[in-house]
Amino acid sequence: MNVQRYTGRSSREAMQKMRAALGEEAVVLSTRQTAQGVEMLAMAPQALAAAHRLAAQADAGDAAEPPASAATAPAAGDEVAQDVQKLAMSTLSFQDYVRERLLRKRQAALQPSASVAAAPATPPQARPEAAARPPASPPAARRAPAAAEAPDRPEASPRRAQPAPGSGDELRAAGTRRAPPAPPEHLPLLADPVDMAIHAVEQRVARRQVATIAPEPAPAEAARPAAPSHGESAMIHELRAMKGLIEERFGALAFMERLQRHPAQARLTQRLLDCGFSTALIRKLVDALPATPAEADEIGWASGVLERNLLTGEREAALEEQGGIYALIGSTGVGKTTSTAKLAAAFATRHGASQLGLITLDAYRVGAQEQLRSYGRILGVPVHTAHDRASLEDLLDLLSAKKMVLIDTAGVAQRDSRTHELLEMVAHASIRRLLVLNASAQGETLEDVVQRYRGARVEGVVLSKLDEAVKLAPALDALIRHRMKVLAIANGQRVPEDWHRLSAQALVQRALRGGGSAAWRYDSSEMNLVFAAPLPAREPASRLFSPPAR
Ligand SMILES: Nc1nc2c(ncn2[C@@H]2O[C@H](COP(=O)(O)OP(=O)(O)OP(=O)(O)O)[C@@H](O)[C@H]2O)c(=O)[nH]1
Ligand SMILES: [Mg+2]
Repeated sequence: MNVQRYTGRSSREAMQKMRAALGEEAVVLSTRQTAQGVEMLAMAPQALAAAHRLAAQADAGDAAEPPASAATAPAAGDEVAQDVQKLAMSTLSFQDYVRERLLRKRQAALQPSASVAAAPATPPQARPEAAARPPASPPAARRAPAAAEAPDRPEASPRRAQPAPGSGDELRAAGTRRAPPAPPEHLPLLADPVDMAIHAVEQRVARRQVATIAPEPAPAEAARPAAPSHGESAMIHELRAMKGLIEERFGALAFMERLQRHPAQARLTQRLLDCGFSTALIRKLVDALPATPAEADEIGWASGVLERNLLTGEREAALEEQGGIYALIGSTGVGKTTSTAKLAAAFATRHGASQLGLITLDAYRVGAQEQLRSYGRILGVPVHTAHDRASLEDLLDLLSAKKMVLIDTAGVAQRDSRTHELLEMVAHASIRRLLVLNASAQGETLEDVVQRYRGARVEGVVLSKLDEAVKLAPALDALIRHRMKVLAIANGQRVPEDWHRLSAQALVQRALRGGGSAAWRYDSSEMNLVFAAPLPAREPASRLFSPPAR
C-alpha cells in the first residue's frame, strides 16, 4: 500500500514515527486532529516518484486532458485497501494535473508583461535564433517575468541551476525560492504540492505589492498596492478548492482504512447505518470509540453516548403538570391539532378544564377550527380564534388567569413563505413554542424542518407518529445534532391515550432496534460507497459526543 498512516499525541510525534519508517524524504499527504491526537497520512518518496512517472506518461498521451483516474470513482465492491491505493495514486496524478494547469495559467497570465520586459534588453532582431524558435516553452516563459519583476535579486541570475520543467523540484523551488525556510514543524504543509502552489502564487502577488510601493519618487497611483489580478485570484481560489477536495478524499480513505483495521468500529458503523443514523453522526461516534477492552461492547458504548446526548428533560415536570402558554407549530399534518387535544386532555385531567384556555390560529382552512372545537366540546372548554397578532394578544389578556393556554396553529410546509408570518404571530414573549415533528418522516425532511424552525427558538419537540415510524434513528439523529429537547411523544390517534413521555434510554433503545426491510440494509462492501462521499459541512457542536461518565 502506498499511503501509510501515522498517529501521535502531537504532530511532532507522528512526524517522528513517519520519518523513522519512511525516511527524511517522505511526503506528508494530510494531517488531521483526532480524539487521540494527530493522524498523518504519508507516502514514501519512491511511491511518489512512481506516481510522478505515471502522471508524466498520462500527460504525454494527452496533455490537454486531466488524468482519467482523477475523475474515476472507486469501483463498487473493491477492497478498501485497493481503494486506498487507487485513490492515492489518482490523487497524486490529479495534483500533477493541478500543477501543470497552474504553470500553464501563470505562463498565459505573464506572457504580455514578459515580452514587454524582455524587449529592451534583448530585441528580437539581435537574437534571430530566438525568433526562429517555437513559442517559448513553459519554463522559459516562467523564468523571464521572474527576472523582470525582481531584477535586483541575485537568485534570478541565469547561472542559477534550474530544476527540471514541471517537476516537483521546480514547483518546490517556486514556493521556497524567496520565502524564508519554514521551521521543521511546518514540513507537512510545505511538502504538500498544492499548498506550495498556492503559496507560490500568493508570494508572487505579495512581491509585486512590495515592488509597487518601493520605487523612489513614487507617483500617487503607483504607491497603491497592486491587488491580485483576476486570473491569480481565480487560481488561488481553484487551488484552495482542490486542496479541500483532496483532504476530504483522504479523510474518507483514512476512515475506511480504519474500519478495516478495527472490527469493532466496522461493526458499529454497519449497525448504526442499518438503524438509519446519518453518516455525519456515525463518523463522530466511530471517531470517539475508545480502543479499550470495553470496545467489545461497542453498541452498549454507542447507546450510552447517544442517551447522554439526547435531551429529554426527564428530570423536569411534564408539560401538563407545569402549565404555561404553548403554541404547537410544525409542518402540515404532523399532528399539531391532535397533540393539542391530547395535551389539553392530560392537563384537564390533572387541573380541571376551568384552568385551560384553547386558541386556534387556523382561521383560513375549511373545517380546521371545527376539529379543535370538537375536542373542546368534549372537554367543556371554548375554543377562541385569533386572526392576527393583535387579536391573539387580546385573547392572551383575556385568558391570563388560566394555568395553561394552548394555541393550535395552521399547518404550513416548512419551505412555504407563510411559515415566517406564522412564526411572527406566535413570537410573543410569553408564548413558548413546541415543534411537532413527525417521527416517521425521512431524515432529510426532518433535518429541513428543524433547520427552518430553529430560528423560532423552540422550547422543545413533540415527537408524533412514533407508531408509524419504521426507524426512529433519523428523528433522534436530527434532535441530537441540533440539541433539541423531546418533551412529549405521540404514538397513535387516540386522544388522550396516545400521549407519553419517554426517557432518552427508551428512545435510543428503540432507535437501535433498527427495523425495516432487508432491501434497505447495507452490505459490508457497500459501506465504502456510503463513506466515500465527501464529508458534510462541519457540524457546529463538535463536543456532542462526549463519552458517557463511567
Ligand atoms: N398514527 C398516528 N396518527 C396521528 C398521530 N397524531 C396525529 N395523527 C393523525 O394524523 C392526522 C393529522 O393530524 P392533525 O392533528 O390534524 O395534524 P395537524 O398537524 O394539525 O394538521 P394540519 O393542521 O393540517 O397541518 C390525523 O388523521 C391524526 O389522527 C400519531 O401520533 N400517530
Ligand atoms: Mg391542525
